[in-house]
Formats: sequence, structure tokens, C-alpha cells
Amino acid sequence: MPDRLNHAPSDAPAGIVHLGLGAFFRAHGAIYIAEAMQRSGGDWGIVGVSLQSPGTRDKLKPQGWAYTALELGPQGETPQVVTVLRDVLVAPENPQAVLDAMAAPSVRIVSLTVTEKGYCHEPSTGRLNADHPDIRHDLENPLPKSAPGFLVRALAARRDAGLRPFTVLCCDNLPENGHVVRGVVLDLARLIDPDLARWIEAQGAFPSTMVDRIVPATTPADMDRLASLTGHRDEAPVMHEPFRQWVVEDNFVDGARPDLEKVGVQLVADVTPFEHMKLRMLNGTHSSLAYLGYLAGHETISDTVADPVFAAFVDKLWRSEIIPALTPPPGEDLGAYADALAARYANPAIRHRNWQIAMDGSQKLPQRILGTIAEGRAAGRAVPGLTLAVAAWMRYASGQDEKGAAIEVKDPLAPRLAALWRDDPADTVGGFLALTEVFPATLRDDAGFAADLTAALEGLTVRGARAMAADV
Ligand code: CS2
Repeated sequence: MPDRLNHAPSDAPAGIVHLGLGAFFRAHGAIYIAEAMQRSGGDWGIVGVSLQSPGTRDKLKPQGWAYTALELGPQGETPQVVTVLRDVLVAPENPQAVLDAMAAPSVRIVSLTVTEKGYCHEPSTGRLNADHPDIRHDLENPLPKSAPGFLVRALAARRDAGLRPFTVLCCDNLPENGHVVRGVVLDLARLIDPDLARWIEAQGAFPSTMVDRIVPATTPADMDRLASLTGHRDEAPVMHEPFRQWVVEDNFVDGARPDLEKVGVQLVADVTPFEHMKLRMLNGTHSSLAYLGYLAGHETISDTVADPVFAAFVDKLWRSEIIPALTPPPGEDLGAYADALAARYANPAIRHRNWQIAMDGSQKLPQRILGTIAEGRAAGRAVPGLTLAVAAWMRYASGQDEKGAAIEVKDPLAPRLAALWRDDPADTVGGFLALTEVFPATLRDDAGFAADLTAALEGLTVRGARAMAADV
């Protein structure tokens, strides 16, 4: 049995608290920050916070908070030990400790990867959902449960202590993510203390970011392979592709941040065109392939695009439906970006399950797919592939695949979505289109869209996902 990975943790003060210590942040932002500290110094060590369960903390603690990031290249695997974590806290066990960490004077940034649903907002409007059970809890209790609740209560503690606010650095796949998190924080702060809301509005900073790296879930087989490769047992490694990109709006409180541009982070004035490119070209096609690929019986994205029908389908999505609706960000060639995505998807070393990407569709579709559809339809452009993808999501969310086998649907709206399935596809589509938190008004009121979706859903039921994708 190989020795457990171990590292003596540093006791230097942390500069960053990160909410939502999942594999994505540990394989992306944490590595950039570790590299920036190696290059230019600064006390930017990270206190990670798990908002739900103790699993990651329990596995990392005996390792002195160190973990291995394993790069999965088409030609081989490269491990790197990451030692930038200073501590890991579990919010439900001790919410006060999390607030204390966020209010520490050394902390200048609170970053977040809490997934789309963690913002407790309405995906179609971007505003706080004040009826969300965690938000109702956080309005009445000083010790919060939700990410917006922790941000607001910790900012209040800093204001009361005469400290500057921290910069809130959102690293989730939401369009104008800084704007979204600023909106929910201000909405919640106004309900708790309007003076606090004014202070945050005047002094806070919420830069938007675009984050990108494909990070498939770690499997037991990955851990065994890693142990034979390194000679150390790591109970919490992360797996990632070679590619990475981070585009950050350069708007930090007092300019305090790690020296990110030295390690390849793009610091820009406006992230929006980068976010649109990435959310629509990568995440939009990821979700499309995930639903259709799953229904067609493919397990992973690389399996799906190894099927020539789906390779041609995703290429059409990029060239005929998505790129025509985008403004290229400075320095980016969208055709070349699509070529690079095709190569990243095909990487057979990345076993990124369609089921994993299919999770939380109700929270993901608006920014990934529905915006492109709405703009395409308004411009009179046909969008049959993306429309088929939305129909595939409906079919998937019904909880049964093409052979009648049960699908384990993970989505905050799962029970409501499953209850919308009817024998007549027009009725199913009508029920889905009435979901105001998912579909924008332009699509809800578009009879042509309802008709196209109905035809696509009928086709999926009668002919199957692969045959329908082949016809796009
Ligand atoms: C994926 C993303 O799970 C998903 O929904 O589309 O996690 C995707 O792999 C990353 O955004 C890539 O940067």
C-alpha cells in the first residue's frame, strides 16, 4: 500500500476564501493562484469552504490540505501537487467559522464556484429568488446557509469592523457572472439592511470572469492509477484536460489580487464577449451532446463525438447556429475556437460523462442554449439543432430513456419536470414552455418555436436521438 500524500501546511494568513470547494476550482482557479504566488509572492493562500458536506475536508485534512491535479493529455498523464489550500471549513458544521474567515483582515477576495443553482436566483431574469427556502432562512437568521447569505453577512461584519469589503470573484458558468452575484447580494442586503446595501454598492467590487477547463469527476480507478504513477495515495485528487483559460475583469477592491497576468490569466475591461463565446460554444454544445448522446446510448462526450453523426451535428451547431449569433472577443477567431473544442471533446483520456453534464438543465439551458435560439429566431435564422437539444432535455427530464429505462435526473426542478410529460408532445411542450424561470418571454410567446419543439420531440420519441441528429 503506497504512503498517503502528505504536506506540512503553511500557517501564513490566507488572502482568499473560496466558497464551493469542488473539483473544478481545485483544478482551475487554485492552480492559477498557486502559480501566481510561486512567481510573484503575496499571501494569497486559500481557505476552502464546502457549503454542503464534509467529504472533501475529511479527505484533505490527513494530507495537510495538499492534493494532486492530474493532467489527462491524449499522449499521457502529468501529476502536480497543489499546496495552496490553508484550511477547509464545512459551512453547515460551523457557519460562524466561515463568517470569521471571510471577515479576517488578511482576506481580500472571496471567490465562488457554487454552481448555477447556488446563487438562488431566477435563471431567466438573474434576480434573487426571495422565496428560495435558503434565502428565507438567511433573512431570519444571522448564521446563513446560502452563498448570497454568507457574502452579505460577512460583508456586514467587515463594515462593522471598519474594514474594506472583499472582492467577490464569481467563477461559475453564468453570463455576466459578476453582475449576477452583485445583483443577488444587493437584493438580499436591501432586505436585511438598506444601509449595508448602499455601502456594498459604493465600495464593493464584483468582477465578471470566464472560466474554462474540462474537469471530469474522479473515479476510484483514477485514484488507483495515480497511486501507481506517483507512489502516493491521494484520496481527493482532481482530473483535468491540458487546456485552461481564465478571463477576468480587472476590477478588484484597492487593486488587491494575485499577479494573475503573469501566469496566463487574461485581465480585460469587458469579459462579456468571452463569456458568450464560451457559454454558447462550449457549454451550449456540451449540454446538447449530453442530452442527445445520453438518449442515443453514449456514456461520455468523447464517446458521443466519436460517433460521426454527432461529430457532424456539433459542427453544424457551431457553424450554422451559434457562431452567426456571436461577436468575436478581441483576438479570438471563432472558427479556430470551434476546431479547438472539437479536439478537446475528442480527447479519449477525458471520460466526462453525459450524465454529469446533463445535471441541473433547468439552471443551465437559459444561458447556454435559449439565448442563442431567441436571437437566431429574432434574426430569422433557422436553429434546428439547438431546438432538437431542448427537446432532448425535455425527453431526458421525463425520467425515461428511449428504451423505457429510468434516468436518474438531477435537477432542482426534477419532480416538476417529470410531471410535465404527456402522451401528446404538443401538451408536453406547452407545459415546459410555461416554466417562467427557464424560458424567456420571447420564446414562451413564440408559436413557431412551440411547433418546432413539438416536431422535434415527436421525432425523438418515434425515431430516436441519433436519427434526428443525423437529419439536422
Ligand atoms: C460542463 C462544464 O458540467 C457541465 O455542465 O458543461 O462543467 C464544462 O466542462 C466546463 O464549463 C468547461 O470549462
